[in-house]
Amino acid sequence: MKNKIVLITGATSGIGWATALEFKKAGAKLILCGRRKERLELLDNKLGGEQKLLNFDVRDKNEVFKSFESLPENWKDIDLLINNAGNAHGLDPVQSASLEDWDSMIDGNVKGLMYVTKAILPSMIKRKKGHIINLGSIAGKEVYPNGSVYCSSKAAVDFFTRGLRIDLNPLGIRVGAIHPGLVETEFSDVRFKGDKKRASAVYQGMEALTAKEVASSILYMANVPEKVTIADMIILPTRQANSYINNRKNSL
Ligand code: NDP
Ligand code: 8X3
Repeated sequence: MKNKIVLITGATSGIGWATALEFKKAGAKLILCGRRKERLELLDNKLGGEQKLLNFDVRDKNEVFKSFESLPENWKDIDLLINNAGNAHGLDPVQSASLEDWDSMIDGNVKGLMYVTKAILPSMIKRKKGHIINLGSIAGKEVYPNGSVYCSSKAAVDFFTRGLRIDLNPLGIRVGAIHPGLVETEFSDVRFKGDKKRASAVYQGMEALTAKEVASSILYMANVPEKVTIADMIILPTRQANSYINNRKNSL
């Protein structure tokens, strides 16, 4: 990873934040993205050295393209894009779920990831070189009750990843996805709109993955020789069998 330019979306928290720490340790030059500017600055200070910070909402097509155009020329040749930004909003049956929640998930997790990909691709295409790793989820492999739209958004990430790998195959650009199970981050705080009690119950007795464990798996995917592509990686806590079968400690 030494001196490779790595762009991470959703670097202000959780998996993205931990991925920034892992890749910095590995010698990468980082472009860090997120909406919360103060968090980006905090991370930048923690990392030390030089990073580029891009403060935009992935749902805003114009902002996405303008942000990449604003990078200095010597930061534009991105070697690795980590499409991590995303969240769940709500956990409700279709009949009572909020349309605003649906829009946030489809616009951010699906269309946002597509916009970012489209914005960085020209430089990879020109160089016939590059690597894209998308954050899917076990939720995109199997649907669970009340998660229809979040699960759909992650299934879309899975299929977009596969399509992208086909389209970019003649150009030698690597494309893969990682699909974690439960990872204890701010994810459930966001899903339950700040209800901390409900958020922490999600991980109770699960020995959930840490963001660092996911980050080191992403680093592993990135570090394999260029002739190798890890196309799809599912990583679960051992207590989780799939997106809805969980063996919680102390549960009978
Ligand atoms: P966090 O809530 O901790 O982090 C989400 C990150 O995404 C934040 O940095 C947030 O930044 C960014 N983000 C969200 N929406 C937008 C947006 N519209 N524009 C720009 N940035 C955005 O959750 P995780 O770290 O857990 O989630 C990271 C990814 O991993 C997501 O794609 C999630 O779906 C996926 N995932 C998570 C799992 C889990 O159990 N936690 C399991 C499987 C997959 P900011 O708010 O500053 O913009
Ligand atoms: C996040 C995992 O099971 O909370 O993608 O939806 S889950």
